[in-house]
This record gives sequence, C-alpha cells and structure tokens, in this order.
Amino acid sequence: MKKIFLMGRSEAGKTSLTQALRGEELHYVKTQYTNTGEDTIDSPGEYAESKYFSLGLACFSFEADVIAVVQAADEPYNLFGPSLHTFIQRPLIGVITKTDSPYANVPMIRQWMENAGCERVFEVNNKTRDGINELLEYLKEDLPRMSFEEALYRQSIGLSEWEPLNHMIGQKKQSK
Ligand SMILES: Nc1nc2c(ncn2[C@@H]2O[C@H](COP(=O)(O)OP(=O)(O)OP(=O)(O)O)[C@@H](O)[C@H]2O)c(=O)[nH]1
Ligand SMILES: [Mg+2]
Repeated sequence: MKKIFLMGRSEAGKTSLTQALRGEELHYVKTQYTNTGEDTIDSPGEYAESKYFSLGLACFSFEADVIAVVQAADEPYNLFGPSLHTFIQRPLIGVITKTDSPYANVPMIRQWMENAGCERVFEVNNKTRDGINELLEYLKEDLPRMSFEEALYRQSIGLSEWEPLNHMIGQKKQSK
C-alpha cells in the first residue's frame, strides 16, 4: 500500500478522506497538527494557507510515497501554483472531494490540478464513498523499492524516480 500525504486548505475534506479510506463512519475532528497513520499523513489546512508554514508540507512529503493535493469541488479559489510537482520528489495526484456539493465545479478544479502537475485526478464523495474504491485501487500497489544508485541513474537520464525505465526508452525511440 502506498503511503499518501494529504495537503489542502482547511475544510477541503482531508480528514474525512482518511476516514473514508479506512472504511470508517465520517466524524468531524479539526486537525490541529500533522498526523501520521499507517497509510496516510493528514496535515492541517493552515499549512497550505500560510506561506510561512507551507515549507513544512514539502518536508512532511518526504515521509510519503505519493502526495495528494486535496481540493473540494466547491472551492472558490486555488491555493496551489502551477508546476507544484517540480519541488516535490514524489508522484503528485489530485483528489477532488465534495463532488456532491450544489456549488461543485469539477472541471475547474481538475484544471487547477493538472496545472499543478498532478499525474492522476480522482473525484470522490467522502459521505457516500463514491470514487473511494478507485483511489484505493491506485494506492494498493506498492511503489518498487530502489537503491540510491538506481535513483541516481534515473536522475542522470532525466527521469522521475517512479517512472518505469522502458517508458523513457520508448520516448527516446519516438524522438529519433
Ligand atoms: N458533502 C460533503 N461534505 C464533506 C465531504 N468531505 C468532507 N465533508 C465535510 O466537510 C467538513 C470538513 O471536512 P474535514 O475532513 O474535517 O476537512 P479537513 O480538510 O480535514 O480540514 P482541516 O482539518 O481544518 O484541515 C466536514 O463537515 C465534513 O463532513 C464530501 O465529500 N462531501
Ligand atoms: Mg483535518
């Protein structure tokens, strides 16, 4: 199982998502500090909302296998800049919560996430658990472990550490 790190503004639905992923009934708990569980790391929304704390998000992210930007479908503005993935050395995905909101604008949030560099975007409703199984399916496979030398080799050919080697070879062939 991949360990997922959740970041997003307060009320985005991060803690509810951890509960839905664990199969628990939703119960509201304001996140006061970063909580590390077995498969999830849940951060308080205030980290994403303050430029002074946001550096902490990058530090916590190194404890996880995959980083998720969590944004509610009815969020009125975007906290995350384009190309966010460039300073996070992990796969970046997006999770759109509250798809049941009457004010939901899923295509707009999806666009923000794609601009940030999210390689996958999942749409969920934490209350009804719609979309949770798709996310669990993605998380269930462990990332392959690699040695430091293997990581350095991938860097030397301009490849992210989690991308398969044959993917790059295919691209190089195509560009010839
Ligand atoms: N309708 C609906 N409400 C949701 C959904 N997900 C979360 N909520 C509600 O949104 C509120 C905030 O959810 P939290 O999961 O506590 O939000 P958070 O991102 O952890 O917030 P902080 O801990 O402050 O960072 C709660 O009242 C949840 O019940 C969803 O998918 N649909
Ligand atoms: Mg929370």
